[in-house]
Amino acid sequence: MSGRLILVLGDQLSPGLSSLAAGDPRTDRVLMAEVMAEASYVPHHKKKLVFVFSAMRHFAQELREAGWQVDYVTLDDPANSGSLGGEVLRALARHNLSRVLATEPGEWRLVEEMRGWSDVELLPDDRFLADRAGFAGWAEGRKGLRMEHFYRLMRRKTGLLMDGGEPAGGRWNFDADNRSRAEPDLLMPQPPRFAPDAITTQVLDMVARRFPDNFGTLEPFWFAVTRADAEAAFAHFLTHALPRFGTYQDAMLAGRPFLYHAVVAQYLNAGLLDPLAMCRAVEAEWRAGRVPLNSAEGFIRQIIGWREFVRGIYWWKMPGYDRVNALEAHRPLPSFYWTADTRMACLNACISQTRDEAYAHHIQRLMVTGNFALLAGIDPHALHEWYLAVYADAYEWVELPNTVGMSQFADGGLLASKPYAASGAYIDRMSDYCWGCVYDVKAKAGPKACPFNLLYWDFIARHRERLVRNPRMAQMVRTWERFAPERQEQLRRDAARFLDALA
Ligand code: FAD
Ligand code: DLZ
Ligand code: SF4
Repeated sequence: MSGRLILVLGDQLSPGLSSLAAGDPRTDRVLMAEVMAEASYVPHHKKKLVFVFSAMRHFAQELREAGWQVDYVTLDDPANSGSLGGEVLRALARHNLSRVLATEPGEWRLVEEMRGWSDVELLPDDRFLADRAGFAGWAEGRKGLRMEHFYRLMRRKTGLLMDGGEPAGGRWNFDADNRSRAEPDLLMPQPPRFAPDAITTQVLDMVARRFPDNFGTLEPFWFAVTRADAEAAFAHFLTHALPRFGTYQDAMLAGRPFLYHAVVAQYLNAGLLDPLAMCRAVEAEWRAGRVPLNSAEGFIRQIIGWREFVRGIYWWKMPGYDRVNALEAHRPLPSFYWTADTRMACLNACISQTRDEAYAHHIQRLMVTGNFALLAGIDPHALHEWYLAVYADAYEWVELPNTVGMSQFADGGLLASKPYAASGAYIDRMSDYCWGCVYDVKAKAGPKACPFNLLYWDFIARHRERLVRNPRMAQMVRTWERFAPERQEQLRRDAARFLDALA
């Protein structure tokens, strides 16, 4: 019997991948291909492109060392067809093969495309705790989906932070302890930086040449691109940042893009790290008394709770979830999302950092860039394409539900129980951005008023009929209704003036 072609994608860089586990290195052949279709379906950040291509090239080496025969097609190969389908056909012809084996891709558009290929066997991606059918079975027929319920199920399933049948420390969730503001600290840890090797240097050159106009600063490039370095980065986080991760999880500081975050989602989503192994290592730190429970629980909840939950929703609701727009928001994405050219210090900081590092932490994504778009009524699909392009960790299965569900409420409350809408007071409480801003976060009206304050009330007013039915938002609608008519008019006029000036 002739062998098969095993297609390994750029975010499937795991030696235990289901397609590799089902394959046979003696008869099957691996194909990995850098193709323009994947490199351009959104205008990816330059650092994201370097990370994906360099990590792919290093993984091909790892597979060869493990005994696999690997065909690796570079983007610069003159014969490159430009698409994964084209590269599969070329490889099948090259080796006189007919059958293709692959692990299901993480994005709907590729699953659809692959289903159209002849003689392809798609295996489930078992690098997650919850399989797609299992999640749908859990979700189907429930009145409201709450991450917290799903998370408890995952805690019981994995035994993570469980003492017998009870949650360690007597509580499932320590989020209430995780909302402290951070002070600038010269000793704040930094993620380790890895110098580009010869492979990464070649990729840097290629990306500079082929994608000169893409968003983002190319150098310095310091991400890990191998499993060993990704593991070293995570080990560094465990020792240096995890102890304070929980307490400062929601904090933001000018000039401190990473605070106590792990900065590992790009490695995890590409397959260089294993989610369960990471959570077990975090639990071990807590059991050894080296980190507090609020940090360990907070981290584990992000991985086995949120990460799995958003993936479940993605596959349950696709196709179609990428076009939801429950709040009927149609304003184009302001150009400053690509240039950082805005006088709002918070947005300027988060977008500049995104441009330089292809990274922003969760609260920056949710409560600054996401919150602004929600309040301003930006088209959620345009915003989705932005998030998908600009972060090194962005793949649709994780980015889309976070954007349209969590941050834009565009699914009408399927994922989140209330819109994450906040005025400038929230940003002021959790960051030091307002100190350096031309706007006054305390001002509620007039030319110096923080735009988040104007837009917040405009948002409440625009959507009051829907929001008054939400028990967590009704109070704000009633507050709005108690404002004097002249105040309401002025707020709405100021908000309209601000929005009309957005380019
Ligand atoms: P840490 O804060 O150190 O958290 C640890 C890990 O938990 C992360 O590495 C990540 O794997 C996981 N995690 C945390 N929050 C979430 C979440 N809400 N959903 C899924 N996993 C989570 N995350 C992505 O991995 N890819 C995306 O494309 C992405 N897009 C987002 C878009 C928006 C609008 C928002 C609000 C959030 C998005 N997130 C995304 C979630 C979160 O912002 C990132 O996972 C996190 O900032 C990555 O940085 P970190 O590794 O330092 O995470
Ligand atoms: C993100 C990405 C990029 C930029 N380039 C490639 C590529 O050239 N070849 C490839 O196999 N994968 C790439 N990827 C990752 C894919 O886009 C990813 O596998 C799908 O989006 C499914 O999650
Ligand atoms: Fe952002 Fe308003 Fe604070 Fe300026 S004043 S940094 S716009 S929240």
